[in-house]
Amino acid sequence: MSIPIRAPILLAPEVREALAEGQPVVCLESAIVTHGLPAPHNTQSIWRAARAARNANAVFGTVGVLEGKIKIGLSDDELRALGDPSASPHKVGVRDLAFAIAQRWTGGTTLGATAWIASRVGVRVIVTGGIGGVHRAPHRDESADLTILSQAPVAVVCAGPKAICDLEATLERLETLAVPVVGMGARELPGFFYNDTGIHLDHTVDDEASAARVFVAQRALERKGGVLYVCQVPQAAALCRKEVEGVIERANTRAAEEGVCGKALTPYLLQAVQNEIGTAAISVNLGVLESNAFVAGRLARHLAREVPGPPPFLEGA
Ligand code: PSU
Ligand code: MN
Repeated sequence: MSIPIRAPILLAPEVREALAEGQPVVCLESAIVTHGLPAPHNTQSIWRAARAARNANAVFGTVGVLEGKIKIGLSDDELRALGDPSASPHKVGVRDLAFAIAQRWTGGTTLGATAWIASRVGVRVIVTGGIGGVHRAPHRDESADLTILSQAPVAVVCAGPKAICDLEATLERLETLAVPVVGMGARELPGFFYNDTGIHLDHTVDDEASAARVFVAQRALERKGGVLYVCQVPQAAALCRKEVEGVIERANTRAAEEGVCGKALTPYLLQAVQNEIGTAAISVNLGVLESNAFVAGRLARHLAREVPGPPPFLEGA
């Protein structure tokens, strides 16, 4: 059973209770299920992430769109339905949301859409593997993940932007959008597939308590956007930079030749990496999601302590 909270967003009871009691909640996007990983790794990645967040004592909820209803806290059956490629689920970005509701779409929400939805009900922490970014030339695609980070008051935990993008350009865009990028122990920007990007980070913290204080300060300043927290790729799962760079460059050129653009570009490139690198490319995605989810859970706990109480809209509910 789901309880409507602020139409058209439904909350699973566990998520609703946690929010009402000021308990830590971590949300995860579901475009990774519909467009990021092949079955059965797609649903398994969520369950692994859920376990990690729960190990950090946070409540975990995946966000998705089911027949036009936005839901936070998908059940295993709902996740399996989203993860079934034969149902051709949509990839739902922020600008698709209104259309998805009106047309009763079923689909996976991108990080941007997830962050927006979660922020509407007072969830503060969102986890993903790697965020979208500014694509490499000659493409002109730029992920709305960056736009939403500058608009929604959320803490996003990731392993950096996906290296299928132009990492330098992505970091520059985040600077232009005035989004703080904070390394979680990382002094170099991680690139989702590997750590050694050579791109220096201006801001680094060593633990989740310090990370939480940055978010609290951002809120105290009444800045409207969020904070991006970047965690290192677990060394055991990280890919070889040189190898993956070759694959990405070739796939990027092929995508341009084939006219792949817009929301199809990121899934195309991710799939090309998986096809050429094989299981290691899937393992790294599962690995970062799991380790990020644990960090996100710990961050959510610190935030629940620093900013106690239910979100205002739930008061008296
Ligand atoms: N993280 C992953 N795998 C993914 C994605 C993120 O580990 O597939 C998805 C996210 O949903 C992200 C999206 O928001 O890729 C970016 O797509 P675009 O570049 O079209 O905004
Ligand atoms: Mn795009």
